[in-house]
Amino acid sequence: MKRFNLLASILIMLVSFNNYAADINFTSTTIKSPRAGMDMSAGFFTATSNDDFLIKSIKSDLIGRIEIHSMEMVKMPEGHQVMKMRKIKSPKILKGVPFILKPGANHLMLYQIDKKINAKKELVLKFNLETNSGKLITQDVLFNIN
Ligand SMILES: [Cu+2]
Repeated sequence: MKRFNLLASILIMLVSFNNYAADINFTSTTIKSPRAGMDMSAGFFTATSNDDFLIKSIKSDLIGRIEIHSMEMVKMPEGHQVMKMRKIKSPKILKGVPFILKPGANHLMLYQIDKKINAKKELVLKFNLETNSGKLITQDVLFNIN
């Protein structure tokens, strides 16, 4: 009986210590400052994680809307190439697979950027993520502006 109690209390401890720890690492976090007179720009980062995460949304007080875009070069019938961007509806960071947004490829698309950003060197973007089991996680990520 005593042994059972010990086992039960160990189990309870294990359960209570089993808080989900998101381990997502963001590197090369960069936002291009908008060109004069523009309120749109792009951003880039690389994310690696120990779990699968759906990116539900990315938000900032100084940016009206943030999307993740794919980019590909499409050959037109006349022969020249045109850049095509498309919103990725359910971007997913997969366990152990670097999620890479970089110039000339998939990227963050930033719309309705507040002019206050021009005076800043850094900006925090708030990532809202969801695990495969439906757990919601928020992570603040610091981006350089240049
Ligand atoms: Cu874009």
